[in-house]
Amino acid sequence: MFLFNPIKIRDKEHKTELNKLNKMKEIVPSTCRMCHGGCQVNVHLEEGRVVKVTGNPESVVSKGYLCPKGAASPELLYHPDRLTHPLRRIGARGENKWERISWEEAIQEIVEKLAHIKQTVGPQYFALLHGTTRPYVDMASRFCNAYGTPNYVNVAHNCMGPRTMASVFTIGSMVAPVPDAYEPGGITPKCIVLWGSNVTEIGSAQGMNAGIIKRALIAAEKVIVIDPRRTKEAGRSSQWLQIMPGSDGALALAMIHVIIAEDLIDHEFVRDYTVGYSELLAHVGEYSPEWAEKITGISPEQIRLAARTYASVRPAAIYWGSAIDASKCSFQTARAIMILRAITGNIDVPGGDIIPVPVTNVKLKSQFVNSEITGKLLLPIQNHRLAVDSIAAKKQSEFLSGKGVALTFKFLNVLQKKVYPLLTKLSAKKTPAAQLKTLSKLRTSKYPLCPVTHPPTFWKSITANDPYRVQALWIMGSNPLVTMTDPLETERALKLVEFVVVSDFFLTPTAHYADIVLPASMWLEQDDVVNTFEQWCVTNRKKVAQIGETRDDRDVLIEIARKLKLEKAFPWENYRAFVDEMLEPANLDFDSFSNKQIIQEKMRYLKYREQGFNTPSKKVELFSTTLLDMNISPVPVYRAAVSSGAAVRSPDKYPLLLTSGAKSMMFFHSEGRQIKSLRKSNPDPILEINHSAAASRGINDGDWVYIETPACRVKMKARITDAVLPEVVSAEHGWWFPEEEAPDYGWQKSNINMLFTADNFDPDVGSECLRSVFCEVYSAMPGA
Ligand SMILES: Nc1nc2c(c(=O)[nH]1)N[C@H]1C(S)=C(S)[C@@H](COP(=O)(O)OP(=O)(O)OC[C@H]3O[C@@H](n4cnc5c(=O)[nH]c(N)nc54)[C@H](O)[C@@H]3O)O[C@H]1N2
Ligand SMILES: Nc1nc2c(c(=O)[nH]1)N[C@H]1C(S)=C(S)[C@@H](COP(=O)(O)OP(=O)(O)OC[C@H]3O[C@@H](n4cnc5c(=O)[nH]c(N)nc54)[C@H](O)[C@@H]3O)O[C@H]1N2
Ligand code: SF4
Ligand SMILES: [Mo]
Repeated sequence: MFLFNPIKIRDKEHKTELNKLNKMKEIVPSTCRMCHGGCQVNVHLEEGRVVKVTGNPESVVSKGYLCPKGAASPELLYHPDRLTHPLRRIGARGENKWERISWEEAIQEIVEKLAHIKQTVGPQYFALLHGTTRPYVDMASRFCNAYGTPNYVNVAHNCMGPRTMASVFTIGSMVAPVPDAYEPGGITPKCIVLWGSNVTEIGSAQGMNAGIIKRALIAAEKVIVIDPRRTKEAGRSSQWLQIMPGSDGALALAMIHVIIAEDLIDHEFVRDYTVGYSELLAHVGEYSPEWAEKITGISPEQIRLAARTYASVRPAAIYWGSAIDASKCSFQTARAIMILRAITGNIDVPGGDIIPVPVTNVKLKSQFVNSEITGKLLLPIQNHRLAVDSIAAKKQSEFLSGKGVALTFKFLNVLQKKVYPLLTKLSAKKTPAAQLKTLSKLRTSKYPLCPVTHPPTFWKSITANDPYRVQALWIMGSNPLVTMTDPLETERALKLVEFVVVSDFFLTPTAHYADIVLPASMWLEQDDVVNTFEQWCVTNRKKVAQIGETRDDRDVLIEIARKLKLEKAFPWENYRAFVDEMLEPANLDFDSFSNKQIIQEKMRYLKYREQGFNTPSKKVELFSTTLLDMNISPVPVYRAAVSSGAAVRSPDKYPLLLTSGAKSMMFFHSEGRQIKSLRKSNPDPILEINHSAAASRGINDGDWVYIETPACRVKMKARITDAVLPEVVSAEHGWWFPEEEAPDYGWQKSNINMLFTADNFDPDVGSECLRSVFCEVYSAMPGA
């Protein structure tokens, strides 16, 4: 008799079920974009739904690394609060009354407005603003340039801009050097200085991956950390310099002083590949470690030790962070650090501070290596004069309001047709530094090295109507009410602009001031060829989902540009067509590129030996005559980071020095507060305060406290620690509360930028003192 075997049958059924399920399961290799790290990841799909994202262990870029933000990508994708269709404001501005409109209507309205502005008052009356670098930024700047507005506003003055400018004016490279951590030459740095960056605790910075940097740090013989907080890396470093916030410039100068005084320079490199050594030598004589001690709080012995270690343990690399960028002397500090790299012979050597070689067989979309793509050459040079932060614009508006209108137009016409094209042609041949010099002369901006329209000046131009008030503003991926200084001024400005468009994933506090809100797609909804900051490789990003009617910002830019008759600058029908063009030189279509996942360029070291540096002298410029011509100190100087605005230090009232914005692993600036898994790990805004400072103020760990400057006060939760000095406090930035009632979402109560008035800038590059304002802290607990 045949015996029925239920187990076997169940096995079979199970297997068929599994097979079915497996068929519905899919793993798609892609590149994460929850921050600008560009980690290669695997996207796991079940029945077409993204269920998880994991690190790709095969990736040479990220070697399997994945941070909590990357893992939370599906939560962002499917978040119930995401914007899924365009909205038009129907109530008063900021009243939170909206109607759903179609993309056609939204685009039609924007096109009509922009066409009208260009025709009636001129393209400069439209501005586009974005925050940090995002996938659309090249397309956005191209859009501005093609449309003709010089008012392209973003945060570069506070973030990367000063470091990039220092790289341009010292070694002639728009791509600032990075530590040789990916080992293309087989070695990593023997000494690493982690200077104002906490990359390993946040996931990625400067486009480099925390996991990769961590490996390099472990492999290094010496690690020096320069940070006012005892970060994890500071705790396990060879030497931790607990610097007073905002004083890095003094430390860098003193380190140059020691290296020169103790004859630790790389003689051959200095002799053959630099100019201005004798001027530098004469200049740094006064910047002794004893001088720096009073400013930095670091003892002369510690400064000497750090300088000796850095100069003698080679190859050495400096991983610098955004702490360098946001002070009263950001550019000069970054210049001094560039000079440290040069005089020790660490530039572009294996295991040192390298300049990666950009991928050559792909048309990279980067302003750093391909200005054609950003459309820089599309903006007529004279339009730079029309920027709201240009002194020339002010003069022009005064002149135009007088009698000179007809004459001016005649004159401009000649310039436009004859003189400027010639200038453009000539300037294209020059080094980046010389180009910037021409540009800054044309623009005659207050901050000659600010690479974009200076945001605080931009907001002021609106509220003061000086030199003029833009009529339309498109905010694409920024939450300036939370991420920029002086948010109340920003709010006043947002109320005054006639027409505001905001593209975002969510209705943020800023988006509430929009007339039209556009729903942006996130990385899981996009096809892309991704190139991170270093450009040495491109990786694939693959669309795996579509939520509602969200659209790729770049598709929207292209469609609007083409409707504005800018097809010459935007020949592509959509972004995918552009991506195909990027891949043309590699003879690949997008699908085969996606299978390949990565295209890498081979690293070449010591490139300067064949081609020199791309500076006017073809050498590293320790002394820069270009800077001198621009009325900027040709050798690096230190400028005290006095606290901002009215907050001139009054030791009794404001005895604590506040540094703000050390990034959190869980959030990307003001993003992620609505993502449960991330918020759970970092539920409240944190202020780090030393035990003794807390005790003398009656503050306990976990208490809500007020942080006050003469500008305002905000509330945060105290974390009592010995990681900061008693006279220093460190606050997170980017806080708002999406769970609270719209349209405010409590954006003012814990927003650290409320404490900064925007009136204290680095005169060279226009950055702000986000790392140094005097404040007081006191309990906000009931009964306190
Ligand atoms: N006090 C203080 N302030 C700081 C800093 C500090 O250290 N201290 N750090 C500064 C620095 S370094 C920077 S870079 C700036 C960052 O400033 P922002 O770039 O303004 O900051 P985010 O909060 O990242 O971005 C704002 C919005 O962009 C949306 N978004 C994200 N990706 C996309 C996209 O692809 N498309 C569209 N359309 N929208 C998108 C997000 O949902 C978010 O609402 O903040 C600065 N602010
Ligand atoms: N998770 C996460 N990752 C991010 C971001 C994010 O918001 N979240 N933002 C991205 C962006 S746009 C940027 S610019 C980078 C920024 O990332 P990083 O370049 O690493 O810079 P920060 O996090 O701003 O600050 C790093 C360290 O500087 C220290 N610091 C504060 N003040 C000073 C000072 O005056 N001098 C010195 N030497 N150190 C100081 C802080 O204590 C902190 O440990 O990160 C990027 N990656
Ligand atoms: S570090 Fe950035 S790119 Fe990498 S997984 Fe985290 S969020 Fe994604
Ligand atoms: Mo940044």
